[in-house]
Amino acid sequence: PETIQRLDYTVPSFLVDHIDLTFDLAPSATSVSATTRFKHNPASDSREIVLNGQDLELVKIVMNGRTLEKPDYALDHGELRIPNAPDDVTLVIDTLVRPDKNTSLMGLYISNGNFFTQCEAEGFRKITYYPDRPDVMASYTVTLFADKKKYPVLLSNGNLVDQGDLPKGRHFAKWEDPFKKPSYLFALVAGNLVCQEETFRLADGRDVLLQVWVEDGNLDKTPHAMESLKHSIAWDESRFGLELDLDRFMIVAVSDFNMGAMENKGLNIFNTRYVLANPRIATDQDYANIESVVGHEYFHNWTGDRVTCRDWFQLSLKEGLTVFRDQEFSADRTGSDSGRAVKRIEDVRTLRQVQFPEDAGPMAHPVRPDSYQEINNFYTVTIYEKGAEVVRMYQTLLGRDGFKKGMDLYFKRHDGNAVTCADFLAAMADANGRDLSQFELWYSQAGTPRVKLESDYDSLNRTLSLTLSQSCPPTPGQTEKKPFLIPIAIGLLDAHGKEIPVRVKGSDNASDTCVLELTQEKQTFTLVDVPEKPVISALRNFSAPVILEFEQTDEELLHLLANDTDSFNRWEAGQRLAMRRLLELTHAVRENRPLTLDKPFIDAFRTVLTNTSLDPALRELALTLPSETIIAEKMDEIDPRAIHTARQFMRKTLANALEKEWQKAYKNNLTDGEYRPIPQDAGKRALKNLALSYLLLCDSTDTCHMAIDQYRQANNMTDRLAALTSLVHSGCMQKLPEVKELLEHFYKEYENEPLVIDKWFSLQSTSPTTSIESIRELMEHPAFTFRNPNRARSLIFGFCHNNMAQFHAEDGSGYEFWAKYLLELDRINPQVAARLARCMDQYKRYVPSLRQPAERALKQVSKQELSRDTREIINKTLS
Ligand code: HT7
Ligand code: ZN
Repeated sequence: PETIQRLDYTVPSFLVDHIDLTFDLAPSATSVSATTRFKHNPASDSREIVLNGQDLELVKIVMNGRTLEKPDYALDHGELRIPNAPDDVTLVIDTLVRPDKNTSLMGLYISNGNFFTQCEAEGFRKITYYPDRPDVMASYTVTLFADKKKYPVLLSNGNLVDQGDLPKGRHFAKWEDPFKKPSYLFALVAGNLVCQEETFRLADGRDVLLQVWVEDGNLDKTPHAMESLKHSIAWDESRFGLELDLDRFMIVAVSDFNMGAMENKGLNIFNTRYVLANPRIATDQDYANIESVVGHEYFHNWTGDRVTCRDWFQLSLKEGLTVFRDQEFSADRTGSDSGRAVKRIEDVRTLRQVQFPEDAGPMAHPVRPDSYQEINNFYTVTIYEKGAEVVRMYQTLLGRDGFKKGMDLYFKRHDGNAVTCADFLAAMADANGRDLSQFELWYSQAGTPRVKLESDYDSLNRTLSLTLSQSCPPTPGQTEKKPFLIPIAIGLLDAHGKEIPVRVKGSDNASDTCVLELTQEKQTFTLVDVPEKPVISALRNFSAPVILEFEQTDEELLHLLANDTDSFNRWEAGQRLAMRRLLELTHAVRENRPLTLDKPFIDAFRTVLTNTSLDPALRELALTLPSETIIAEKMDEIDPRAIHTARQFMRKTLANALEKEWQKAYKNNLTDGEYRPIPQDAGKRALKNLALSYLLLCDSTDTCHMAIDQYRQANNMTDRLAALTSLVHSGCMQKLPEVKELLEHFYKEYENEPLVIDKWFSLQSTSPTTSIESIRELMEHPAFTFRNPNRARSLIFGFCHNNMAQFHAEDGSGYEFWAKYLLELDRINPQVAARLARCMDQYKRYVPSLRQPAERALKQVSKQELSRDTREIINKTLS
């Protein structure tokens, strides 16, 4: 497949000022008529109009009133080219598309009988011939015609300017979007939908109409999304002074959707998973995710829609920035410092769990990639989550006010334009009078930097010297790396756990936390007025997306765990203590040595568990061991089952040693009364359910019954699902027949709630007690389908991505399963299949006994005909 290079960018030869689209909607043949006004771009030497098109039936093409016939135009490789075009061109292009045959869920498709579109990144070309690139921005008029009974609701971007009935039971609606936008932000929805709507007053006094559209029967599940939308609008006004620019803002939920949601101008389309919630079907995590995704898509209205990307290499310009914004929104919404810390810990955990491995594997790429074959493969955690960390570092370096000044300048300079990551950096630098040229390396260099810290205390001079050195491992196509500008936030604790103010030599200011700017390969910072040898709290709040190598003794880590005022580092100290032991235990498993866990560690765990002055949500995070994937990340050679055994041993030991304390934590964190998805209650439920999961590892059937009671009595999905998951994962199912009955009860109870049935599949597919035979049986279940991405993810991804113990079976059966279903999925939905292909990213680091069957499965897949999406991943994995 062709590789697209970032440096090959050329400006469009023709720009578009307006497009008028007419759709006559029918499942098997929708006719699309597009009238587009082109103007030659004075910045281009070319006179050729280049239009993209894919899977289209071209009916007619008329240029300035004249029907074109070949060779007036050429059509090949998905491009329609018209040479020697004059300055002003109006093209009328009629095409036919087949939404009912579109299983890729890109372009125009059907879900549960209704029409939806997904155009980012390159779906618009499946609707009509058009310059489908983000730097071509136009205003849109869209008229939709359809059967009124089947499709009573007709929506598109912007404002509804006309609608009416037509003969033969048909009707139409006309929409105008006054804001210029690229084609990837176009959307239409047509079907039988209902909405919750509200008028909302903006800070400037304007009233806007907010709507959340869902299928009939789901209106009891929209209030949380509506509340989240109102909070998002208010937050963007108060934090960044950014106002909603439309009179109407719509959210539509669809059950067949490739990703989470889409920020189409004024008409956001969401996976039902990120809209629908009530206590019966949604967990605390679902409620939090909905708030964050609604926020994310809403914030795109400025960071993405008003200012968009020049080309897809700049994707992180909008995604990294918008993830940073949604993270800050969710953190602010918790309303407390400990809530902010919880959010930060969760975000860093995701980064380490998914992005660090990506950065160390065959798909490693810079936040601003240099090349791609299929852009859909670059909607990655590097673009999103590492991109957000890059944006966060501006704020760490410039302060909140400095960051806000940078944002203001960014919008002043670029509103209405398609720009680059370099433009964002320039706005941040210029608004703050800083030279940030070195910071650009965060965009251009892949890989996770390693930062080594060495300290030396001089009691005579009361100084502490900190020597920081950095390196970055090679990544595909990048062997040598230059030093980054890395903000390292440092704090110091005395022997009593009190902060020692940090003052860098030569500076007048002292503060509890000081941000050191590491710019060279090796650099020493001297801190003065340090009265005693301190315990160092480094990389506070995870001030940079790096791996910190800093040797600290168990005593020092225990001191930080007990006293650090930086909640993130307090949690981090506990994770490091656990990680040390988990790595040693994994080696012991591999070498057949006896497994043990030391008392001081168990005591530290006890102290956290019984420290009732600590927020329950923080305690839950501190008592959750590093995941199997995070442990794997720390090993040169990955033995997934040894990791699983080691971690299980540690969990079981902690369960038995602290059984009474877990019991107490369970009882003390019951949330009686009406279910409220607020952080305080959610934190208590999280701790209580963690306690339950530990208790189920103690060899007592009493706790199984406790979990069964919790399942039966729960008035919310969080508690019900947690009980059932723990029962299944702990192996109680093998001991007690009631558990199987509960699993059946769960299915029957929620048979008509697809999002809950997804949970039913997930909880089984991720269980270390579910054999591959049972997974195969689940694949035959009548409720299983490849066509719905959520369902495919819940079963296949659940098993291949999140079930280390079973997926990595020694006989290679897990890998064969992966290969078989990857090929099947690839024929239906390449974008989703390519994500499944990534399960094998790390195969070269597996122990030899697994590497061989993994390679066999990969090669078997590679021999078949594959989509461009999956081909790119398989080739890169094998290369
Ligand atoms: N900007 C949106 C990306 C997206 C997407 C990309 C490719 C294929 C399908 C897709 N659905 C949504 C999502 C976001 O980041 O907000
Ligand atoms: Zn986004």
